[in-house]
Amino acid sequence: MPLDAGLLGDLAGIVGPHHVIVDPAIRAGYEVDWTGRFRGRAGAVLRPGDLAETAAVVELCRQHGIGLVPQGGNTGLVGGGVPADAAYDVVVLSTRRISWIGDPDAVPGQVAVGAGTTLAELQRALGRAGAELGVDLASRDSATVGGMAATNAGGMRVMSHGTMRAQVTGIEVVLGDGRIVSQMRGLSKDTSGYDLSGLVVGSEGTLGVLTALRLKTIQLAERRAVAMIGVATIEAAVEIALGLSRDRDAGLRAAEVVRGATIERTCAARGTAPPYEGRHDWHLLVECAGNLDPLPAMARVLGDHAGLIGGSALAGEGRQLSEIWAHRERLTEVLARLGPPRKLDVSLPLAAMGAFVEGGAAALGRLVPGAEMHVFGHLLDGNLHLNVLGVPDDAGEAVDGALLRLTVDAGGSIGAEHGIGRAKRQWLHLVRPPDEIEVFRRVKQAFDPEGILNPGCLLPDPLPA
Ligand code: 2HG
Ligand code: ZN
Repeated sequence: MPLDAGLLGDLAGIVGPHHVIVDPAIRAGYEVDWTGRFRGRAGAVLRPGDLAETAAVVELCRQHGIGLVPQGGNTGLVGGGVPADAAYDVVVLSTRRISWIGDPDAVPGQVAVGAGTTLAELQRALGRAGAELGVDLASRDSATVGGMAATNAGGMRVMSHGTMRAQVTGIEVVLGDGRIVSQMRGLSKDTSGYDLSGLVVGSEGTLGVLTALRLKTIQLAERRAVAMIGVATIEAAVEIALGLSRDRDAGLRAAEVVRGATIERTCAARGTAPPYEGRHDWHLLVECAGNLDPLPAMARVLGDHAGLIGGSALAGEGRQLSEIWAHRERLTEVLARLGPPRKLDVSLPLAAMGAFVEGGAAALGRLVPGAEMHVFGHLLDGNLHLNVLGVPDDAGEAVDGALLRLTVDAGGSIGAEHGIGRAKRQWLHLVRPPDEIEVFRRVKQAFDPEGILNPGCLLPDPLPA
């Protein structure tokens, strides 16, 4: 919807005329998500440069009843960072310009950072100080730390360091009524009441616009090694990964899994070969890290599990390590080229994963014969990413519903690390009973009384009275 010229002028007075984008060609990149599946229309894209500008923008939009869709690097996969549809009067509020990194040595083990800083920018700065962040993701070059906190992003190292929520020790956030909450003191201990940052983290931009964060850092691991292993079952992959996680010298920090058919399909699309011969139903990728070379301990534990291993490739730091990781990290991008796939990000009890994949593939075969269910994910978190190719749009909802119901029946959750966004809000009731959704609405009311923040995201529409 076009915004009133007077309002646009006032917004330009706050952020500067160059940072109020109304040109449809430039706006378009902010209106469509990374998958190309979710798109909407925004009256403008606003790019505030700091906290004060962000607060003034939120307040002005509140006065005019304009919705705001906070957006970081726009790498989300559930449509939570783009406008829903033309039914709402909304602007996109991009935090990308709020990009700065505090002195990593100012508070030991912590760093203050502007919400629009990308993960890769932060990793480079921390690396120079001998530190790193506990969370790492394949979309590191575009994903911003603000977006990662807003979605409680996970990634490859959750099994060793936790999700984004576990890294956040402080936030600076503008709430929907223009109030600023700033908890950036960097105290290790603080039991003075409700944990507001705990609520804002993972709220997908529905409770506030994050402008800065304080994050825990860890010591940069000096030595890394990876292995990719072909196995017959997901249970075998779990057994090997647990064996590595129990070995003190190995230092397991990532255990990823990819279905055999997914490796074959994506290797063919990339024009590359899997790192070893033979067909395997599953591939396990593990990374170990520490101050000593983890390779000998890793090789020893893998030797103990030789009976389960159909093929393997091991690599220490260097080109081969990156090549092995590429088989896992490039899946999203390669599957996008073959798709776009329907994406479902689920978490399950470890023991339920094998039967779930079998049941899911069978259900999919009944609904859309010929559709391909690609599967990969973060094994020891029980987090599987289903990427389904070949589903016509009119069968999409039935496919999502069937796979999500199977997830819940297996004791899992319909949103593991990508959030609910616009993609799954209609399914939230599968995992959250009415009383909990009502508490969500009350929390939302407290943070954003007029409901201007990210309308149409996360919360289902209220039932008609
Ligand atoms: C990953 O683990 C991301 O690579 C993306 O969470 C998952 O593309 C996906 O489905
Ligand atoms: Zn993931």
